[in-house]
Amino acid sequence: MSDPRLTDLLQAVPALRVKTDPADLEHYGRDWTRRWTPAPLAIALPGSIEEVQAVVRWACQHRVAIVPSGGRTGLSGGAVAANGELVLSLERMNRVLDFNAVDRTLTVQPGIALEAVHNAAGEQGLEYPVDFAARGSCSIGGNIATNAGGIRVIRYGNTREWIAGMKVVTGTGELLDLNRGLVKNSSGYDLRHLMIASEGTLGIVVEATLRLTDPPPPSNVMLLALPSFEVLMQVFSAFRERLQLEAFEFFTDRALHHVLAHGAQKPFEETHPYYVVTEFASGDEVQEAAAMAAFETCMDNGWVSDGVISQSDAQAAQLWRLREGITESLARYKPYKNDVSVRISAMPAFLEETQKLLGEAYPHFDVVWFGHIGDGNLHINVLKPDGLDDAEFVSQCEQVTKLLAESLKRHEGSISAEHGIGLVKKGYLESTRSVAEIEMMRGIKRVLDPEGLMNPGKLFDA
Ligand code: 2HG
Ligand code: ZN
Repeated sequence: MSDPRLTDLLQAVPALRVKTDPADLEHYGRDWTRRWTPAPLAIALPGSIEEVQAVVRWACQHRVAIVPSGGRTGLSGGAVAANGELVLSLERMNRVLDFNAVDRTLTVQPGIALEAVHNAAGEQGLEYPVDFAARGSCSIGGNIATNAGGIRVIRYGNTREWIAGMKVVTGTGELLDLNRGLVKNSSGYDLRHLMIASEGTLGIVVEATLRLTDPPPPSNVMLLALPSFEVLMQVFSAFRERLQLEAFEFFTDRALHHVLAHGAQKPFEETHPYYVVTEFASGDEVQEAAAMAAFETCMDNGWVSDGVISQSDAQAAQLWRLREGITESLARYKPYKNDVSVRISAMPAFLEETQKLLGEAYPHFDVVWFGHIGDGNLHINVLKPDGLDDAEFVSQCEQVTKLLAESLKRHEGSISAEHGIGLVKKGYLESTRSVAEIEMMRGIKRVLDPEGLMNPGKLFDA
């Protein structure tokens, strides 16, 4: 630790844990994107809010940029440290601090994993309903930083809906206590919501108070096989009209191909071009009959060619694996990821246009479509062919993203539905936000982070 700035850091915060081993710099300096070479100055692992504040003050004094770091499961490069930044890992601040039965809130430190939050809520007979496949390794701080969505948004909304309060250390080291769990608070600007989805560019979330809800009703999981993309929204309507949907997810045969190659069990004898996994409340005969009615309507209209309904929790988990295992099954192909959204009503026109665009743009690439169709959110993963140079592959994909961004602008959609902008989508922010809006975001950053040291270069260039 020969860098004098680090000697100074340890003098300023004697109990701070600091890592500088090359393996640690690599491990903490990257996220799931794997596109940038990690090159942080060091990793700081504070154990308290006071230590976070002291680290930020040290950073201001020495003009060192800070990259806040949770589970680093992000897909947009938001947690990448490739320019001599100090990575501020919240992994030691991972405890449940308080449960309030009257307020139905759980107060946690930011480094706690989403799954640990689920378990802590469950122990109190309640539910924290935001959920997605990275639950075991992502952290609540990171979920807040990107306003993470996932597989139950259709019923429960995004992370934003569940944040009753939070403590934040700003770019000057100031501690803000935002909203304090209040249900009603009409006292001016809600800075809590400004912090959500700010990707660490305004400050560091050091504590969060989460709203909890009743556990979900008994449910059932159905897998549907679809003959074409065109019928997808019809199937969605048929199910949404009749059932209380907990999730409605789609994927293509290419996605299924990769998940099966990764060890999942084949659901149908025949292959079909498109699939839907849906979960819905199904606790009594009326709901069961409604599910059958939805299914039969789809069969009668030729919108669905086959289906299976889970008969046990184990089978439900098996069906979910077909959808939740996709990201992991594609990881070895270093996919170029798109995470786009439009209003649900704009989905049919956008789907048609995007299918045409990608069919023409990527005739030789394996393009895997899946996503949260009930939220108007598509994930399009383009797989890198073996032998093609990484940089050349990304550059070819970027050309297509430009066209996709133009199409999103026409359809008034978003270039990032739930993964954040980070480094990956920074060049396309103007397809979703106006120039005036981005300039105002810069102004807001200057207020909360006057030295420009909070995750610089992410989301936009200051
Ligand atoms: C999902 O919905 C995640 O599974 C990851 O948002 C999406 O890997 C992806 O592109
Ligand atoms: Zn997703």
